[in-house]
Amino acid sequence: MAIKRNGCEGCTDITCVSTQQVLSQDIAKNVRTAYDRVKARGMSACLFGSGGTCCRNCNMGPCQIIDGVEDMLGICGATADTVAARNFARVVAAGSAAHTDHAREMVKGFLDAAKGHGPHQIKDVPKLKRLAEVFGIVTEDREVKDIAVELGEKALAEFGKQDDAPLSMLKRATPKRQAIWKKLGIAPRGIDREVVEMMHRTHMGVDQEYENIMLQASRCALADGWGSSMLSTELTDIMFGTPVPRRAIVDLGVLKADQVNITVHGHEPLLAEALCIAAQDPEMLELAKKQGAKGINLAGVCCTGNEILMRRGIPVAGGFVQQEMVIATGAVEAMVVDVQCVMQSVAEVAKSFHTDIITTNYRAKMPGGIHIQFEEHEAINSAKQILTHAIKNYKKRGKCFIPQETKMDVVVGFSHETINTMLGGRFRASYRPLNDNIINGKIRGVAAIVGCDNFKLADDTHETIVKELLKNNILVLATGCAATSLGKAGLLNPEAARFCGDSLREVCEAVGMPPVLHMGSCVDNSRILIAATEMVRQGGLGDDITDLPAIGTAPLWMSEKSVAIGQYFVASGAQVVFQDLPVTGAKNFNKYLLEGIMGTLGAHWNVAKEPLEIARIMIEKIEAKRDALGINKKKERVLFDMDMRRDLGGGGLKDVGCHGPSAS
Ligand code: SF4
Ligand code: MSK
Repeated sequence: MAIKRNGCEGCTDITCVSTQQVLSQDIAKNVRTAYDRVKARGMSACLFGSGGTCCRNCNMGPCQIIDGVEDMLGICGATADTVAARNFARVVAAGSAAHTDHAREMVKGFLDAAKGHGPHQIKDVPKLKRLAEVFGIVTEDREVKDIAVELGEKALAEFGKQDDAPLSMLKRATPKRQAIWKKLGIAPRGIDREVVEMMHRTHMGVDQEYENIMLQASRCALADGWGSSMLSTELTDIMFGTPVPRRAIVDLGVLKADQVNITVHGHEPLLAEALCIAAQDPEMLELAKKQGAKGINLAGVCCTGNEILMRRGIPVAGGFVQQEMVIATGAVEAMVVDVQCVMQSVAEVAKSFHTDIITTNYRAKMPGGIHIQFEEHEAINSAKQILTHAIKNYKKRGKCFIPQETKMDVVVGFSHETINTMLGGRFRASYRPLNDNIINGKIRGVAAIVGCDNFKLADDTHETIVKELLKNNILVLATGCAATSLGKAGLLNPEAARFCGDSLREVCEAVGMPPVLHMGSCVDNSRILIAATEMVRQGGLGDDITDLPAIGTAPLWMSEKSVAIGQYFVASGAQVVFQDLPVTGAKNFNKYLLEGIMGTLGAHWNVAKEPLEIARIMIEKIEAKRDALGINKKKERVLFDMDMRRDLGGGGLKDVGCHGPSAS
């Protein structure tokens, strides 16, 4: 049911029940949200902007190009294809830069932890050693501290590397993929260098051939996926613990009426981890009591939420589109933010309540926010200062509304290591059972649903796509705000197996796993690259990611990071489907992304507007890969004679030859 509020027909795409309930309350009647602004602006976006053919890369412009019209080239003569490719590549560069700057902070935090500075330690020593080996670091007979320091230093050097040798972690890819990157000359070198080169090549008067621009866009995106994002994920796991399955709850109902509610929003988990530790400090709990609260309730928003959900089971109050609603409950003492995906409007919404928006990072300040710099070297003291401020707000809380009945149970924590042990068992950790179930057709393939949510399109888009995939026996991996939205829809718990086709349901029930596996935050899409590569290594499904019956989508993409992710999936050989791409004003370039790029990378972008159309494309692509692998052949029907029946003994007619999944 769509919401109707303030006497207008606006917000017709709000299908989220908790959002509907909050916005229907009297206390929220003065709150203007992004849904209202979408409605007020109408949907007629500038055609040049949405088609990718507006260029303002120099001061002879801005130039608005019309494809094929000679008088409508750029003043410099740039064509629609060149401009759209440059703009697209700059989106990739911006997204990669965001992941990279995040990752650099995590690597620096890791190095501090390795040296024994600050509150964090090395928690996952086996993983430390595995990663150290990738970097060629000797691990035998060495102290954990020494290995960790060397790894931290080598990881940090990957950002500013100036030689032309490829990034260390590229060697984790399949040999075939590495050979493709080498042949095309797109194996990334220094991580920062690829972003800088991308910005240079799209400057006025440099690279003007869209295929060539896209080669660097691929290299830049790969520096993100196989470089910065992967470093961030792996080192964060080593420092804070590799996620394992745990139960938690999501949605606005995780806020608590009788506790100090503090929401953590943004991306870098260093701050959130310090807040988690400080919130258990007796001094902080005592202060909360003195203010009349029963405790301190931390809850996440966006990807910071996903980080602490995965590793600590801290609840998530909402994804990207719910950040304003979190405050509109009136129940939040402070929203603590760092970098990325924090809408400027949260400070405006907060004006109607007692909530403070506390910015914590010098890179991201906000008008109307209170800035308390999070000092990593003084992490716990900084965290306590932030908590103290929030706790003191509790007494100022006025009327509030927490939609209790909408909170949802989830099971999260599916790192690629967890998937390994969950399917293969602790003693024979392996992707073999997954591969076998794909080969025997019980699982038709794997779909990754990643990225943001977006006010322009219906809230239930992720849910619609995923239910269709599950019905067709496709296992789903999820990250980012897409995962939060699927959690709210009840798809991240084992009971969701009821939405699956018979054979996928059988597998999920045997293992006791949800049919949608939450793999973490945006940077954790790198886990999907590793999982896909492991599937290839196990054998039977081709010799590269491009052969796998697997596909990705970021249907409600909003952030430039999603495009960087899409491009590193494509450059790694995985097809992706988005709802739109800002390239439609350039015929040749558009066709290149949707078809031509396949010729070099073995994968391409797809675009479809409707959720069910996206699901249909995903299913068709997966079935086409199965056909190419020859695993869709109908099995010859075997007629059992009496001798054969006797041989089967009392075991009955079980699916002979199928290695079913074994629970660990
Ligand atoms: Fe116009 Fe060319 Fe300058 Fe772009 S670079 S603004 S197309 S003149
Ligand atoms: S937070 S990038 S809205 S997933 Fe990663 Fe969510 Fe997208 Fe931000």
